[in-house]
Amino acid sequence: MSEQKQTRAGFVALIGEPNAGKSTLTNAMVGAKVSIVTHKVQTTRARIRGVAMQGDSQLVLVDTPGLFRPRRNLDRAMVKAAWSGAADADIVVLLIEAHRGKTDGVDAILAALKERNVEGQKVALAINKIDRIPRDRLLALTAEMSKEFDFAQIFMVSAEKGYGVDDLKAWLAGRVPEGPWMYPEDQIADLPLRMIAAEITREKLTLRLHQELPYQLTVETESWEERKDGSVRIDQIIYVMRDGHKGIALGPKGETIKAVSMAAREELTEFLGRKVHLFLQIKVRPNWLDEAERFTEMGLDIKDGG
Ligand SMILES: Nc1nc2c(ncn2[C@@H]2O[C@H](COP(=O)(O)OP(=O)(O)OP(=O)(O)O)[C@@H](O)[C@H]2O)c(=O)[nH]1
Ligand SMILES: [Mg+2]
Repeated sequence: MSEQKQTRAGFVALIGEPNAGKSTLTNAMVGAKVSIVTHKVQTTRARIRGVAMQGDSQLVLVDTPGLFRPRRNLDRAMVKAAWSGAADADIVVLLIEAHRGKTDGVDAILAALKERNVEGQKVALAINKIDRIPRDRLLALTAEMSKEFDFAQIFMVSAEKGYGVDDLKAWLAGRVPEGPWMYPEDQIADLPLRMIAAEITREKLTLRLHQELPYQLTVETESWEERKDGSVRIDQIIYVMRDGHKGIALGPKGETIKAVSMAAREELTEFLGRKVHLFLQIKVRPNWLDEAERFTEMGLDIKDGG
């Protein structure tokens, strides 16, 4: 009889304040970009599942929206999605930023973690962006954090530079429950392609637009047409809230939208491994933030918004 390998598989939720580096860490562990990253807060809007393999273990990484005090409907749905991602997980990894330390936002998350205490669930701490502070400050922060909460383990990582990521991955791989894999070995994400495509365009827009505008727009893939020559035609709509925003998104002589379209098409081509024709259209929709349909498209539930 041949020896049967014991596989493991489990959900690992990455939670933390906006901008902590959750999506960067998700991508680093998966080894490919499955979740968009920008220097702005509140980039991730829905739960994004990335799949990482480590030996005989499959880690289903749940990248969540940042946890913060919500104001708008979308905010509430995002925060709710993040906490429910944590509730369903076998292991929760709290990410904090080394250079910002134990902020008020981190305190609020710790308080919430203490209150919920899910049976049998491990909570680990990952201090991220260690490339930004000297070692002595890092040790002081580690001590401070371990006094606050009984973490199963504390990791010091730089998701961007890749420091400590393998250690974290190995630790997680040894602790997810025994059981069959949930996804085929070569699958890296569990997200419809049309949503990944919309997210890529939203990332490029966010990187090029200033201040509040990125928070006031959303991108939807309107149609996806496979062509006989093997290429794909993707039509997307960028919803903005005001006429003035439309002009800003277009940019002078349409320069902004052109640059966004080129950058998004390039990344999509690489991601899909074939030729992509991308068509972007901007529409004004003053109330998109309150429309259930828009939330569903983002993988959120408007009822989450309460
Ligand atoms: N210096 C440094 N920057 C990092 C590191 N990890 C992430 N960043 C940067 O931090 C910013 C935020 O990263 P994201 O991965 O988008 O953060 P997030 O937690 O997913 O943010 P939200 O989705 O908005 O909640 C980006 O500019 C990253 O490049 C790190 O280890 N070191
Ligand atoms: Mg994110």
